[in-house]
Amino acid sequence: MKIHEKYIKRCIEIAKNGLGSTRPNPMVGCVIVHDDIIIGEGFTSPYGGNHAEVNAITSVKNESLLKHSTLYVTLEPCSHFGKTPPCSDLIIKHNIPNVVIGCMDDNPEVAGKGIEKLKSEGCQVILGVLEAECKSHHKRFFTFHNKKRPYIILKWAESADGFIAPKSRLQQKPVWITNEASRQLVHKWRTEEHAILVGTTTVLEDNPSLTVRGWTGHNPIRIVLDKTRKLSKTHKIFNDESKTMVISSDEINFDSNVARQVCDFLFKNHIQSVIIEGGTTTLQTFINEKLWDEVRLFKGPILFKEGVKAPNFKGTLISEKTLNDDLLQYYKNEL
Ligand code: AOF
Ligand code: ZN
Repeated sequence: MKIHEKYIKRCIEIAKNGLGSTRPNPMVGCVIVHDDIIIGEGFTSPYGGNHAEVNAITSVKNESLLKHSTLYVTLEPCSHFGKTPPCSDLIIKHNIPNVVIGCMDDNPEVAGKGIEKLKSEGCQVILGVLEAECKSHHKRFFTFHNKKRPYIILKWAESADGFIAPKSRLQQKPVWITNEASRQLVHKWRTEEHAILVGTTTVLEDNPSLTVRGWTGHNPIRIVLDKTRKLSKTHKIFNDESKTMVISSDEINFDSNVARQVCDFLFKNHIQSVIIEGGTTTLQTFINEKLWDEVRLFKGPILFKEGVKAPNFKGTLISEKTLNDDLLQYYKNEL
């Protein structure tokens, strides 16, 4: 068993190369092993491209070894014709006798059919090696298919005394709570998620562009809640650097269950993950409706004494670290 875990771990490691580019596909990792030696590796190509298994199989130099090898993969090989042909067929075609899988694919198109196909062709299948790690690795994909909503990350920065903005927000130049290193990390995070969402007030008061700067990667789709219909095309969020979607009263009813309705809207638009960057009202709405998965909270050293209060939430602290003078805390919603 330990040997299987070692190679599934390697699958997860290489799968992370697909972070931010495979969406809405899951970022799968695959390793092919012959005689305890890795002879091929692959991860999911950017959306629409090859699946991990295809890349791993084609990376093997000596094809004749495949019929004596074991294929390791984080997610059940697919059985359907999507943008690409079924991976299970390819595994069968190459007579790979052993397949070790981290977790099942909950996409209704697959959902066990890939495993059945492999078994029916005489392939030895082991399912569930490092299952929890693989499910967690594919958290965006599983949340989308099982909870019918995107994976939700709430992010904000607060002063040491618990405010996200000083009282005199409008008169002052922007006041940075966090330092350069923390701000760069946020740009990296933006590349990792399918969409970024903010509320109306944030656009009206901060006029953010919500694009990725200081890091290489895709811009997320920008989503803005336009409750008051005060947004104009001159706001930076509408520049042509990335796609923007507006959720106004044409799409949802702002009187109640706003977060739930936003989730439904995002699900219908196939958005697999979203990072919500403010403001307090929007963040608090998602917290109150218990529609969030992770909080990433920066605490800067500055004191505001009064101002816009940071959101109030309960979560389980998973880890924390310091970035120069800032404290970064990761919380999970255990509900
Ligand atoms: C795999 N290996 O690397 C990935 C899989 O439209 P397609 O053809 O790209 O298929 C997308 C679906 O395939 C996706 O929803 C998920 O069920 C599965 N993703 N499967 O065997 C991979 N990325
Ligand atoms: Zn596939």
